[in-house]
Amino acid sequence: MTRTGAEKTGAAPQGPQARRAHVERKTRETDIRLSLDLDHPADPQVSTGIGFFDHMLSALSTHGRFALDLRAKGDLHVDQHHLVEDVGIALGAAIREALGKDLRIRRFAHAYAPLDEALARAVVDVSGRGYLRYRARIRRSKVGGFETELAREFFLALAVNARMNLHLDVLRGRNAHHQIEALFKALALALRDALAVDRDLAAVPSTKGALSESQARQGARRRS
Ligand SMILES: [Mn+2]
Repeated sequence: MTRTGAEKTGAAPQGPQARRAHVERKTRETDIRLSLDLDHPADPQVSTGIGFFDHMLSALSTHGRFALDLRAKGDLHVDQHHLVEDVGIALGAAIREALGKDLRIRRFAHAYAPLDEALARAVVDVSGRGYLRYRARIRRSKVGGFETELAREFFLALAVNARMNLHLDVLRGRNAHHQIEALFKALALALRDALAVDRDLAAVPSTKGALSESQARQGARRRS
């Protein structure tokens, strides 16, 4: 992934518990502004220039119960690849930023979502390691102008940048719109659980005691 231009990620001014992030990301290919709030659901505000992709991101926000305000412009005259991938990068980075340092979250979750004949499953581990396993046999190359093979690129960028493990499967279905929408909804439901705060946890739910590289390095500093 070669990128040029400026990338800025940073938490908005916030209290210790606010799980929000704002990402602005501009390259020669895309220009993205994204605000995320994991704890205060709101009507999604999504505009990417690709109608079906807006529909999917809105479903992710609505069923994931997180507020998403996203304005993305891209070189759609080339094709949709840069824009879809870069939105995945920005959203993944925002999730990781919003989680902050207190990683007492449920971490593991899975969910199924049906949509008519289609059924999808998402299994998530917010582990600190980005990984995607994706299996979806989608017969149509486009849905409402959206290039269906780019769904995988979006999920990969999301998983890598949020540093989470995603296993996504479309288990059945015939209609491509239904299949992809079921997958986004399953992911939304799983994320809602996995990202939920569990303050009853005395420590981060990891046998290593760390769910991020920065925690592991803090541990090293404490030791020395
Ligand atoms: Mn739909």
